[in-house]
Amino acid sequence: HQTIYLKDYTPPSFEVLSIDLSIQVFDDHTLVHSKLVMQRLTSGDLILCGRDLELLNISLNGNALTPQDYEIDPEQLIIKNAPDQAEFAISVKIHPESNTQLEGLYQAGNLFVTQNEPEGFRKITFFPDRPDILTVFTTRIEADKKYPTLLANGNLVEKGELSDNRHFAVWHDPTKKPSYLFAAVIGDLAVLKDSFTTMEGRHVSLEIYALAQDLPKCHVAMQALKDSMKWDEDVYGRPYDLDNYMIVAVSQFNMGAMENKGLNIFNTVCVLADPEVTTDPAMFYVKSTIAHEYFHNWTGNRITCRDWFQLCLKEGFTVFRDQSFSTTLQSPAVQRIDDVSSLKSVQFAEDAGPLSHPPRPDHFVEINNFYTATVYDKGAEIARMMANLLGPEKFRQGTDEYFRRHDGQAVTVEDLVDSLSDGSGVDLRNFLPWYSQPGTPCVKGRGSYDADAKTYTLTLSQSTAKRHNYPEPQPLPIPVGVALFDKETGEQLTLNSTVLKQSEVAENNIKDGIFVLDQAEQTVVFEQVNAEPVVSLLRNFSAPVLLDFDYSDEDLAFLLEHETNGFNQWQAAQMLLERVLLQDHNPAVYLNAIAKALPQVAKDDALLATRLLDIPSENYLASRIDQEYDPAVVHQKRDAVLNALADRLKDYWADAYQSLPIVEFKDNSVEMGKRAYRNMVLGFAIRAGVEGALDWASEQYDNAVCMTERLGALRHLVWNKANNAQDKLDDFYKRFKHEDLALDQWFAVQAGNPQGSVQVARELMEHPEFDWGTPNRIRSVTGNFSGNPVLVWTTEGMQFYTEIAKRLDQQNPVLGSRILQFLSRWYTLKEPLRSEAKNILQGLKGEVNSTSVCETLNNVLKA
Ligand code: DPP
Ligand code: ZN
Repeated sequence: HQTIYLKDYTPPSFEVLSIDLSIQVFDDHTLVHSKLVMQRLTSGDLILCGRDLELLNISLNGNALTPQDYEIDPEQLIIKNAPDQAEFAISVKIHPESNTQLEGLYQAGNLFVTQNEPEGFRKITFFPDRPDILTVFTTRIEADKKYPTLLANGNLVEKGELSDNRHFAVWHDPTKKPSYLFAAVIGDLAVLKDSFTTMEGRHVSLEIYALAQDLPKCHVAMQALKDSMKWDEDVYGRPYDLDNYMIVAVSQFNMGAMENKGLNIFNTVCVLADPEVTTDPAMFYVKSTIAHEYFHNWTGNRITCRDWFQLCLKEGFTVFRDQSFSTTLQSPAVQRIDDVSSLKSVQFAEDAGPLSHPPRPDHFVEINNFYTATVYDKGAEIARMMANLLGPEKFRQGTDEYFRRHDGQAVTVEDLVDSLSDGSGVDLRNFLPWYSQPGTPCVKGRGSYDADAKTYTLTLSQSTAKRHNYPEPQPLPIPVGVALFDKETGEQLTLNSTVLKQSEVAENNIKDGIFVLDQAEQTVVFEQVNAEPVVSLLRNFSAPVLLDFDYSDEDLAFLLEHETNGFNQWQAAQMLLERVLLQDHNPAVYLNAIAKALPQVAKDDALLATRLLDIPSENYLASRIDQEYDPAVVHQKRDAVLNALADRLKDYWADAYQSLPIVEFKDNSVEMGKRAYRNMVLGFAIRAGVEGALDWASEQYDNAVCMTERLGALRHLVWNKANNAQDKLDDFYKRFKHEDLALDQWFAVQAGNPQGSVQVARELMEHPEFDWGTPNRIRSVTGNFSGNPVLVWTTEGMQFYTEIAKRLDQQNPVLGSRILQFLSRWYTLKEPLRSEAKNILQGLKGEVNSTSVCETLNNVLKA
């Protein structure tokens, strides 16, 4: 397998002026005919990518080509000395009916759909399948009338009947787009329709296609779509540009969703929502994914990536945009907590292991392996840091400039940063190294108060571990949110009244409480500080870094109590808990602080209260342990903290639970907060041994009016081995047997059970409803099982994952590679587990062939 390097990028030698595509679907094959009009740009060979295609015929400028006229290998067709104007007619045969990889055109049940990002289009026909080739697509789709739905991007220009009970539709997309944004759908779907009028007065028809029985579950997505369209107009001044916007729901899909121009294709889990079968967090995820894909229309589609190394250009920026949109749906503090919590548990962990890579990688074997938390979530943090430094007005000037300069182009990360800099008048180019340097920087610091001089001196330094194959890490610009609080009164001090003395710190380096640490070490002196302060750092998680400050536990408890927003309170609680769990600090300070803060927070904002009760996950804790990791010890420590917390507030849980009766379902953040809090409180009540708490769970299960309540109760019953746990599981199964997404939850609850076992997980995969063709179902077992490292890091657990990776290696390598990533931190284990892990992983070598799985396995073994 070949490594591809960013430095080797060369512009294409031909452009494609237009493509006419004809897709004829038959039961046992599909024919694809294309007419490509190409025009030379520079010297060089004409290269058409193609994989798994049966070439039927090819002609160039009207002359049939014979095998002597071109070179062909399993990946491409090359024509040397092609004329400057080259018009190709190409016919190929493909097999969507047996395509299990879910890339290109594939059949999923009664539906044919495409997934072309990043390199699926080459599995549909020969084409220069690279994102910097944009062209105009006209698509004719033909199929049996048992498939009444025939969709492609753009506008429907013609449809009609054919002989043999067949019919066709022709679609024309006026916008130039790269091939990865091409989409087609053939099937029998119902449609929910609505409309939106843009700020420019364009009337847009909105259509969500799904199986008829799922149509009632599409209203939440439709509303989210309209809200997103409005939000992008209000916040970024970006209206939609076509006359229709279609979304299609498919149950067999590798990704969450795909932003194909005007024709999004969505995993059902990201579009269907109904309180009876969908939990609140899952419903929230639907809304934010709808927003994410919609926002791609400007950041991704109209301005796309020059090459796949630039993936974070569209993904990082778009995640930042969907996160910003989501703060309109719930409290900004909770939104930030959830984003940071996922960043720390997934991205920090990734960056701490052998799969660490920069947000813009400089080499890869298989680009499918780079749809990662680093590209998406760290990419979003970089966009956020720049946006925060500029403030809303200047950031808007910057993004306006980006859209003005690059609409219709395929560009790079540098183009974005240049536009933001030039548009705002603030040079942000010093942020570029964030895109190319891997690893999580660690900010260390200490502070001291001089009572006589009334100064507070803050010294911060940064360091990043060097990574194999990358240059010595350089200091990055790290915006550090700073506030000082009076230790006596708890009041926040005004930083404006303080003066910066240190000459090496440019005066504009501290603005609105943000200090940009851009050297290896810097010192700031705050003056006129009349009493000893407590400093709060990295407020709102102003940069994606680890913080190691010489706080006392009492300082952190103080911040948990006095910080002015929920995110910063949460952050203080997390820091305190990490000390308890990783450094064996006494939990008393944490317990006192949380016991004091919780009841009030719960009254004001129940959702925030659930987050304050977060205990860092075992996987996150493991990511902070680089050697001699003993999963059982981490589990026991975490369990002990949970038990202590449960005991400490035993009476409170009982009261709190009873004061939160089940009420009619409402989809708003206040009610969502109450439901989440009720589930959490119930869990602590059970853990504390509150009398009757398990009965409350049974009653909640029986009386639930929505899935959040029912599933929450079921989880407690199953995970606590309640006597009736199996009855309730059986009941759940009967109720939701025909609801795939609810059934996924039935698998998930059992696979994620901390009291479970590899055997349980294996049995779930033998269940008649388990389906190797549906990634959601596979993930419901593999993903949830991975939440229990004590079970994963056993001989059987590791073999479980390597066997699945091996099975998926051919069938669905993208997914197989993901599953192998669960084992990436094997080398941190204490012996003898470490050696055993190594043996098991090495045993997989030679057993797998796909580029995706092989690249991941090789990298994992390099650790
Ligand atoms: N569909 C994936 C996403 O939107 C890849 N573009 O993130
Ligand atoms: Zn995306």
